[in-house]
Amino acid sequence: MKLYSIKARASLNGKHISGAERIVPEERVFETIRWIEKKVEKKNFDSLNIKVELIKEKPILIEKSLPIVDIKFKNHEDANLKAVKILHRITGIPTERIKELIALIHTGASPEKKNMRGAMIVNLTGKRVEKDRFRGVRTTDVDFLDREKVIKKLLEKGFTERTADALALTTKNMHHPDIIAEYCISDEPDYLTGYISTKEKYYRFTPLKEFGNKNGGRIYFIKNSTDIDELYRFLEEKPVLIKDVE
Ligand code: PML
Ligand code: MG
Ligand code: MG
Repeated sequence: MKLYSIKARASLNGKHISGAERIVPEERVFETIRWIEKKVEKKNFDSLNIKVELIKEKPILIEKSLPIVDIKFKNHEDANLKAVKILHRITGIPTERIKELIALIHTGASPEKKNMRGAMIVNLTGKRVEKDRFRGVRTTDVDFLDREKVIKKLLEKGFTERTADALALTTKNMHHPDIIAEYCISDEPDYLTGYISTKEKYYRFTPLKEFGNKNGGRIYFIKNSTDIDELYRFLEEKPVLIKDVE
């Protein structure tokens, strides 16, 4: 089966407006381009890039995404305290340092105090080790084998399309032997649900951020012995397809 990667990005004055990244079999390439058109046609953009590329590397097939544990909190402070607890249990990093790292995501983690374009990477001594603090690392080349089926299942449970994309992305991350946890909040000011992933679970917390905050991003927690170049290559280039949700 020939697989294609389709990456779309719409922007206005250089600012990201809307995007999509899919992996689809040859016969679905054009319907996927039409799906992207539908997503962006009403948006105000001055540049739209759609890149279609044959995937030459054999994809990793993952049977099931991480299982979702969905928890509602009174406020984002309580949710973040619980997040810190989970991350401390998994990583052993002192809770004060985890709080600092999370606060950076909530206030802009790049050197200009803006959102990084990709994720921050932190090792188990609590040190940031991404190669570039503006860019971070971006997990790409991951999709569900049958995205429509998965979206239907997730929507029935009260989750969203964003949940599907985030679940695919973090399932790829947790498949890497050296990534042991992740923290994420959206950069949408009104999307308050975020998550903490471990090798076992996707903890979906609402609200994990404060309403109106434009900041967001991700932290990947990795082992100290990780080969960073290999990690970037896996996250940015290795194609991964996930068969189903838990
Ligand atoms: C969820 O709904 O499960 C959380 C999704 C986080 C989305 C982050 C983003 O905006 O990309
Ligand atoms: Mg976004
Ligand atoms: Mg690629």
